Amino acid sequence: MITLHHCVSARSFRPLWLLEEIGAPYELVMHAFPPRVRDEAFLEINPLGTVPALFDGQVGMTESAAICQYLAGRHPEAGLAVAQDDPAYGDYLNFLHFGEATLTFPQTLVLRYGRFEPEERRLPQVVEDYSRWFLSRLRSLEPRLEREAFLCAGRFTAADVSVGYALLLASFIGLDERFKPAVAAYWQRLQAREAFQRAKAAECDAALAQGVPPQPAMEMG
Ligand SMILES: N[C@@H](CCC(=O)N[C@@H](CS)C(=O)NCC(=O)O)C(=O)O
Repeated sequence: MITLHHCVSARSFRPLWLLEEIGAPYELVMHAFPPRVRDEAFLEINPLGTVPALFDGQVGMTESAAICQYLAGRHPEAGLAVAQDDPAYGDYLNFLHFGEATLTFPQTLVLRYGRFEPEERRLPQVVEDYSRWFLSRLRSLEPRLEREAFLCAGRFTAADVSVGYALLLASFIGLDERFKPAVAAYWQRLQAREAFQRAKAAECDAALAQGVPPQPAMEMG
């Protein structure tokens, strides 16, 4: 059985959502955020102190986009991967990694210097600059989403989960109000998926059952 270590609405939401899309059984272990500080025993499991940490037999992984690629590739029957000989393979890998490397990175600076640091260390200029950076990077999605419902291969794939998480994070920091229409409509389509809604319910139920606050850290100040 797969074990996923998760904090509510953190990047570990990517593998959680993907597991729900696949329909694979998993055990969800919840941690208060940041686990590095709130749960020292977690450092024995993942010395980085970050989530996700996913274990599948002897396999241990800590990168959310790589985990999506791994799970989608290991469950071809779910139709969430794109094969190497498919013309859309390059687009698939590009968007899968774009979701984390290009879209999520600037948002972590917005969160850190806008919400997580103590008041005296907050940096409004960083918040504004990296908010704009994030929004300008969404431009590469717009022309495609004006023509297509999903990012590549003419169907929903793990790449949509990766980018979709970046849009979820943007909604927590209020950047969704600045989405262009095609991205806003795409974000609505992703949230309407039953597996997305099951993943949201699963993290809330598991948090309550395991005594972890069910609110996302970015909403707790
Ligand atoms: N590139 C990694 C980043 C993992 C990461 O930084 N996770 C955050 C949660 S969104 C975390 O655990 N932060 C806690 C900390 O840095 O102590 C991924 O995509 O999984």
